[in-house]
Amino acid sequence: MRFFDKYKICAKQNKSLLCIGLDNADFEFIKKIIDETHDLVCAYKPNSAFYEAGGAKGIETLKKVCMYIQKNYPEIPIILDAKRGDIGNTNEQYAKFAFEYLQVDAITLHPYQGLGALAPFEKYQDKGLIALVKTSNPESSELQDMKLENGKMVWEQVLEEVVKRDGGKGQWGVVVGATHPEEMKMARKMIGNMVVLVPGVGAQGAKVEDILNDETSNGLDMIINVGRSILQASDPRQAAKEVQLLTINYSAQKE
Ligand code: BMP
Repeated sequence: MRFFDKYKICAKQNKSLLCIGLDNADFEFIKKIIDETHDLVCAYKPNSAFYEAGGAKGIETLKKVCMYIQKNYPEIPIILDAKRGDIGNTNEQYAKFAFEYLQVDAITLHPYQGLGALAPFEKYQDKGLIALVKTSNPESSELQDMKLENGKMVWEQVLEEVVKRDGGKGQWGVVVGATHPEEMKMARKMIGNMVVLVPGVGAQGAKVEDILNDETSNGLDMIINVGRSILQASDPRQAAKEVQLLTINYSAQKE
């Protein structure tokens, strides 16, 4: 099944736009988080860095986390947050790791080397490709907000290119940080129903209410990632439930 279809089914079923960031390479801890929250999420997003940091053992844990979700909660899509992007020949290997070894449903990608260079990822037609457009970190303006000769900012141009590249196929999505609610509104106008992966809620200071309003959401078009503020909560299920409840009206709205 195609990633964005799987996400929509899961979001409707669990009435949630919450994606939990599985950014911790302690398998037993992550297993517990998954078991406690599987009915509250629309996706899980392990960030590869937290696993790579542990060397071979970390990669093994990442594989174990993916297998655990795939075996016990196969309806929940997994987004590998690895922000890959290189020349085409190298991207083939990155794609193999994500889609053949880990068998995840989607991956985050850097568009800096050109969207054409990302074609090896597109060959896996059921997999979702999520391009960085306007990132949540405070430094994002350094390059992303630079004005081009045509008057657009770099991130707007990147967004347009991603929409063009997708051509209505529904394989591509974009990252826009929750810390940029104005840009979120602008982006929403430019992308129709394309799905936005939204990091920045919780530890980075943004609130779900900042971005989930009629101007920014059409319903099943956002994947709101929350990592630390759920993983480090004294009651992670309760923390997840609070975010899920805020997203419930939006996730129930649309096909
Ligand atoms: P947290 O909720 O703990 O801040 O986690 C955010 C997650 O989303 C991290 O894995 C981070 O690398 C990722 N991320 C982000 O914070 N901002 C972006 O613009 C893009 C990301 O993928």
